[in-house]
Amino acid sequence: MAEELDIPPFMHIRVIEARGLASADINGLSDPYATLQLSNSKEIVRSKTINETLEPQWKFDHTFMLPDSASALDELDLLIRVYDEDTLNADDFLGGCKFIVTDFLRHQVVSGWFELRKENWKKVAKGKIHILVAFGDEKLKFDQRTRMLDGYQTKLDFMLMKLPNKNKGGKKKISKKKKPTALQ
Ligand SMILES: [Ca+2]
Ligand SMILES: [Ca+2]
Repeated sequence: MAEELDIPPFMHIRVIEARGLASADINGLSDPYATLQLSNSKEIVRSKTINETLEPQWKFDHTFMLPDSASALDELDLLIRVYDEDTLNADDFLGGCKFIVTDFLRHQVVSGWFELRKENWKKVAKGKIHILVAFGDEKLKFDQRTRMLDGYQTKLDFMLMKLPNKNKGGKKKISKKKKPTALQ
């Protein structure tokens, strides 16, 4: 049940990189940047643009404050979108991912590659994005935690590659016993 869950105040996202992105410029490349948004907010944060590549390395970190009510958290999605920056025209959307935040929370730390999807989130777009998500009580611990967690990445990758495709309908209940304990 959702009441069993300890809700940490902060969710840290690192958008590490992407590969295999669509080319959206006449030179056969793109100028990719990534944006992050929580579904309960209009605020959008964005990475820097990496020019002329289909394999951007952003290493972009952002911390979100989470709602402190379990019901608000149940409804919360994280939206990641990747665009090609253009100067003369509107930027081209290359693909995005939509994640249910409570799925992340169940695992405490998430690291993996995820397929980008088209605007309705259903059809697969070109490319994958590599992200890391961790939770914490303080804003400043992300880098420490990231280093500490690098060794767990392979195991987590396997577990988490399935995340974007599940939860199409119906809400998941959070169960405390599903939390991994090794990362505490
Ligand atoms: Ca373009
Ligand atoms: Ca461009």
